[in-house]
Amino acid sequence: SSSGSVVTLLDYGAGNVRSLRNAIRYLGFEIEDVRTPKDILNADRLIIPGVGAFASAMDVLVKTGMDEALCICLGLQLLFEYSEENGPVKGLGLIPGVVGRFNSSNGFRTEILDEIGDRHVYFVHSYRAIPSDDNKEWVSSTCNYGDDFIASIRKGNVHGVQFHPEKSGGKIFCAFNVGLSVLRRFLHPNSQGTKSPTQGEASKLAKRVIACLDVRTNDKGDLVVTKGDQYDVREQTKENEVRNLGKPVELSGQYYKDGADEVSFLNITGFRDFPLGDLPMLQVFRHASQNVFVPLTVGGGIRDFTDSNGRYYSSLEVASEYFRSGADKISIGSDAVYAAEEYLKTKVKTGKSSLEQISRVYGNQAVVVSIDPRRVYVKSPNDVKLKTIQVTKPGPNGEVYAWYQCTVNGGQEGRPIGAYELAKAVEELGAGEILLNCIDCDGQGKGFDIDLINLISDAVSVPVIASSGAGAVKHFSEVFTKTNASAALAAGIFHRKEVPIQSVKGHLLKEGIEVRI
Ligand code: 1PR
Repeated sequence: SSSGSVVTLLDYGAGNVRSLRNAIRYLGFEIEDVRTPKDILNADRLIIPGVGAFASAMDVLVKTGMDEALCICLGLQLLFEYSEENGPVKGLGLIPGVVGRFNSSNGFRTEILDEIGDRHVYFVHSYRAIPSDDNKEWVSSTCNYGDDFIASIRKGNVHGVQFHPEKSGGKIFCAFNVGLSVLRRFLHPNSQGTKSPTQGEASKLAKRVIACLDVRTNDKGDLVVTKGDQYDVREQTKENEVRNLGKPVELSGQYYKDGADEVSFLNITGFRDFPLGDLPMLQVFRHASQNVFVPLTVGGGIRDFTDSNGRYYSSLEVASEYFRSGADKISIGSDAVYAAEEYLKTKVKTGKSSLEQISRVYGNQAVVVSIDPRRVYVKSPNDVKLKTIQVTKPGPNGEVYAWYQCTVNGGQEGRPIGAYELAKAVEELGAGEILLNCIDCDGQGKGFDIDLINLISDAVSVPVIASSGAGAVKHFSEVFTKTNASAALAAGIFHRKEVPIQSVKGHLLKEGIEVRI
């Protein structure tokens, strides 16, 4: 290429490439998309995003003949010989080795924040490549997560990173943003320096703090961030209007600047309004992802849908539209409950549920299941066939046992399945992470439901995000010291500006809990 400021991007159509585009543009580069294999050969700098699922990515590369032309790239896993993900599937075969799933007996989690120097970068992957004698000349850094895995590779002008530079936040307004600096160094070879890559010591996982925006249209038709009180989002006034706590794009930008590790958007009326009809939500996402360089999750209404004209949309189409608009992960609520009920009844994985389809195409790490359980006290564990626990605080009639009933449609309908049974089933169906709400605690500010979070985070090996009830910094340290939650999510305290995210992080650090600063 003649221009020094052009980056060639190979978008094979899986996952969130919008954030990467935004990050490249932010660094002052123009993007040219690869249309033919020749564009690859002519590129000065070629970036292959590493998002999505291995099989679907290779499929596109082979069908378009791109696989033959690849020489420089950033999509680490594709460079290996084979992947076990939905496979074995043949990779580009540049680097000897096989990409396999994390060993769950070693405490597999799809998502870790790891440290380089004293900086954190963002990893989100369910599969990993292992360092070996055959590929050691490629490996420039490794991390440990149960076992050692390859964090980055480098040979000549080929660079690959397992983490997401475009999502490894840091404050954009600070002098140093670790994620963007990785990209910048790749794009400006001169500033690469001569320092050899570091073989860091295995570092600790950081606990994540997530800001959540419950979004819906109010009665005037404006898309607003709202907040429920045990899921009731209307003011207790005569007008009974939808509580309005701000604008989604502005608030997400604010939370990013304040140090949120991720931002989640839940389209809370998605169960009744079709999200692709709800263009403002997609618009919000496109705007938010221009300024927010940490992972974005979107949930609400991800399911199959037939619109009023009889046009059928699959849940995969709905999810794809969200990924294209800047989402890194999608979150499924109601539809995951139905899928889990069906699976537990038939013991058959049909592969047809939205959960299975989306995780197959975009990878498990891109699919969150959001659980909305309500506590049900019982006198004896024999009162129900579902898993019960002994609760720390007895119920209104002195009950010492409870189970947690899953709900659908924004908490409006209870289902005959517990959070425990649901969590285990959705993990098997392909969920990469669980967002664990609790209707009883939502908006109460009295702390997370430690009993519930212990029940679920001990039952599954995917990461669990504790949600509902945060009211003070001590609630965050409590949830991280008493449970295996890997992230804590809060809404009300951030929206009402009672406790800024910085204070939460500062407190956790003081308590000796690893966080990204
Ligand atoms: O069922 O796939 O359409 O997804 C709907 C999604 O919308 C689900 O993720 C569900 O949790 C969410 N949702 C539906 N109705 C409500 C509501 O509030 N009426 N919000 C709702 C869920 C819970 C948390 C909240 C925490 C923290 N909100 O996201 O942010 O409880 O709050 P706090 O820190 O103030 O206590 P589908």
